[in-house]
Amino acid sequence: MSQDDGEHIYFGDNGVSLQCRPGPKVTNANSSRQDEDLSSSCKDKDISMIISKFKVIFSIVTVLFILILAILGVLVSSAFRRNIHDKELKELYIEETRTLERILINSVAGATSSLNRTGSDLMNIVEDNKKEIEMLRRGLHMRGVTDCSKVDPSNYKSGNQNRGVFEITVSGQPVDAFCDLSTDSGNWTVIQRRMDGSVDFYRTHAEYVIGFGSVVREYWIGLQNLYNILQSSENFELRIDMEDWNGVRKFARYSRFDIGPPQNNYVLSVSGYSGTAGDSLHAAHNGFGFSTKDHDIDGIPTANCAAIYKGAWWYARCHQSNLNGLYHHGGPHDSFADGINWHSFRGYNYSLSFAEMKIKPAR
Ligand SMILES: [Ca+2]
Repeated sequence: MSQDDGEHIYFGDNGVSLQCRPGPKVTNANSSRQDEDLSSSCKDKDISMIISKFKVIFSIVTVLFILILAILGVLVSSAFRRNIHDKELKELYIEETRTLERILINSVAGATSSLNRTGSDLMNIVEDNKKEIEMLRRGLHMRGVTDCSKVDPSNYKSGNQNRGVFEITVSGQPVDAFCDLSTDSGNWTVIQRRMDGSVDFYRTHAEYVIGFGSVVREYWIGLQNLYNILQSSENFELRIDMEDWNGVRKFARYSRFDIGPPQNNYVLSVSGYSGTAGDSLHAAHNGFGFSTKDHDIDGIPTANCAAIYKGAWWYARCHQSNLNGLYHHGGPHDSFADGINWHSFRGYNYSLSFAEMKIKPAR
């Protein structure tokens, strides 16, 4: 839109104005021509100014456009470079992570191997030291302990050189022991014998610890003496000879026999059965402590096996053998399992006429 008020020409609403001041008014023909020329000249001048203004505006717009393009270019370029940079960083990160992972795995594997090796070495040292200590302990103990495998057969005190009483030394004290030097290669130290019912075996814990009876007839060597003798060698064997009232003899032999220390209730450790009487000891009683009527560790809270079956044994929720039970003369008995029973030989209602437990160092 444009408007001419005689002095100003307005272009649109943007306030841009151009001015062409006319000269004095003349009324003749020349002056009319002059007016026309002047008017024409003024108009040309205005148009020239307008064009000039347009050029300026166009230049400014062009510059602004170029600047915007340049800024956009920089931004796009930057974003593109950043994208490349990010991808490179990502690949680098992945590669470094893998490298670190390999290093970590190798380090952990190396450390674990070292630890295992160190632990194994330490365990070997501990085991070696334990063996050395055990040998020293047994060596010290040996000076005070002998058993029937070390006696001179000619030095018997009673009986004869095959079966008789010999003096051995237990913990520095002389002890009369009965030695069986003929059965099954000999060397046996007898630790218990039943043969005629002359000795009461239904006794207290204290009596079973110190021992009782007559070494040439019925007797119990004592848990403490037994434990001390067993300390003198790494392994002992156990043999039990039995006989019924018809003269039938059978035996049970165990290639490993040991009992725990007093504070562990002389717990039974027995294995390696062979023989003719069957195993009525290892399978049922291994791992149990020694119970008496006044020392109930039989594994049953509600019953006292020693009191029920009138004996003292490594009762294990009661028994399959009861060699310290009542001596029922004649064999068969109506009472249940309270006699000198070896279940795999004559069951729970037959009391044997003879039983003898004996030990010797294992070969
Ligand atoms: Ca009990």
